[in-house]
Formats: sequence, C-alpha cells, structure tokens
Amino acid sequence: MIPIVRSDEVTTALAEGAAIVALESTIITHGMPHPQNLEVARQVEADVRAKGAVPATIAVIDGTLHIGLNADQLEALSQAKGVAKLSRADMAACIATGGTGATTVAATMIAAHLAGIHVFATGGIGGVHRGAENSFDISADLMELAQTPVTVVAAGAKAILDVAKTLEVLETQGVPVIAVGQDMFPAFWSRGSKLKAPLRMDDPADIARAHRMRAALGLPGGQLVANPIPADAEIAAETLAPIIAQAQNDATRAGITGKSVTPYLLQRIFELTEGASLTANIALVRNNAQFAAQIAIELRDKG
Ligand code: PSU
Ligand code: MN
Repeated sequence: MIPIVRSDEVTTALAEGAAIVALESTIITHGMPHPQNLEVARQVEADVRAKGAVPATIAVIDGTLHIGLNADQLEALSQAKGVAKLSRADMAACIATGGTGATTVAATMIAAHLAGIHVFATGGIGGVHRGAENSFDISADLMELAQTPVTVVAAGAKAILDVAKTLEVLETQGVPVIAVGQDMFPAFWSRGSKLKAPLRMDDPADIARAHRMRAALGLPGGQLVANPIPADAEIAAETLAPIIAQAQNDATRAGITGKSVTPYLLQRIFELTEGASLTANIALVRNNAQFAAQIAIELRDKG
C-alpha cells in the first residue's frame, strides 16, 4: 500500500471529475529563496483556481505522498531545511523510510499520474546540461516525459542547459514538444531562442485533443508544452549569457555535481542578477499555471 493523502479539495475534484493541475514542490524547496517561494506557491495555486481548476501541489512529507497540500504544510515545506530532492530514482526510498522530500518534474509526473491527474504546470524542466558529453548529466525529467502520460506546461528550458541537445533527446525519446503562440522554442527567461519547436499549438483544446490521441494510440508518455514567458517579464538572452557563463564557472570551480547542479545554478543566477531572475521566474510560472488550467478544463469537458 502506498501511504497517500489527497487534500480535501483534490478529493472532491477527483470525485466530481473537475479540472485539476498538479504543481511540483522542488521549485519551492530548491528553486526559489524564502519567503518568495511561499508567496509564489500560494499565488500559483490562486492562479489555477482563478481559471476554474483545482491545484494539487505534490510532496512527500514524513513518508506520506501528499497530493494537494494544506496551508500549514505548504508553509512548513517552504521553510524546511534539508528536504530531499526527489526524482524517479529516490521517490520510493523516501516514502519507504518515512522521509520528507520535494518532487521534481519527474517525480511530480509519477505522483500526478498515480492520482489520476493529467496536467501539470512548472517553471522549467530539467534537461541535458552543458558539457553532458563529459558529465553525462541528463535530467530524468526527459525520460519521464517519454513514459508517464502527463502533459507538462513549462517555459521551455533555460540556458543553463544545452537546449539543442535537450530537444534532440526529447525527439529521440518520442516526446511531443509543443510551442504555444510562436514557432520558436522558448528559453525560459527569454521568449525566443534560435531553435524552432518541433510542434506549435496555440489553442489549449488542441493540446487536450493531442493528449487524448496519444493515449488512444496506445503511446506511453506525456507532452511538453513550451509556453513563452510574458513579454513584459522577459530578460534578454544577451543580458543573461555572461551571467550564466559565470554561474557555470563557479559551479565547476566549487565541484558541484549531480542533483546539486540545478539548484546551485538557479541560486547563483539569482544572486548575480540581484533578484531579477526570480521576478521573471515568478511571472512565467504563474503564466504556465494559468495555461495548464485551461488545458485541464478542455480535457475535463471533452475527455
Ligand atoms: N528548472 C527550473 N526550476 C526548477 C527546476 C528546474 O527552472 O526548480 C527543478 C525542477 O524540479 C526540475 C529539476 O524537475 O529542477 C531538475 O533537476 P535535475 O536537473 O537535477 O534533474
Ligand atoms: Mn542532473
């Protein structure tokens, strides 16, 4: 038996067949500093509700898998120290040993699917890191998208990654990558990149239909919806390029490897941009939550 607890709101939504949007918790514990992380977590939930869907923030707390957190749990998680970062590899062990951990994109997809939730909003997915030809650092998020049927809305992949290689792995893994409102694959803090997205769909109803068609065809896996950051919140790629390079150098010099790489780079870029990266990050996560809610509603209505 899996020790799993659904929030009251999620329990009701599942019983009524309401639209639900899963939200990850690593962005809270490892992606943003306190107290902004808590404000954003609350705001993103409010954004999902304002669009007519129910939010389900996912985390493992004291060995229980929670689908939807109450206000106290969210607050405790936002301040907790030493919370594990859970991906596919560590989720079962954390639950089995009574641990507490935040779920990455991969682990959130697994939990959402288990709970019967089909749509998930986040900021950026993990991908192929720069220098992966030497480090072999490729996020488990990519392989999860290939095998777990959840549609994930993200603002593309950030330039701390090798975006071209990330798109290649997604193609190899058979993951549909769908840009929204433009042909270019968005680059997280910036709307554009030099890379064209393989697919484009501007209407959430089309994305919902494609999600259902994948299942009908018997294809495992989900979809990556690449939703560009709102224009008024973007940071120019040229502005960020030297900052990312510096953060990367710092990571190499500090000997950061494995799971610590992404959180380290996010924190370093936050410092080097004096918080501007966080402001942009908040705008894009909220935008993704709102769009994910629209997809979830389309899935509910025509599912
Ligand atoms: N990218 C972001 N913010 C984040 C993450 C990625 O812009 O918070 C988090 C997500 O939880 C993602 C994880 O699933 O980092 C990827 O970590 P890794 O690169 O170690 O797989
Ligand atoms: Mn990694």
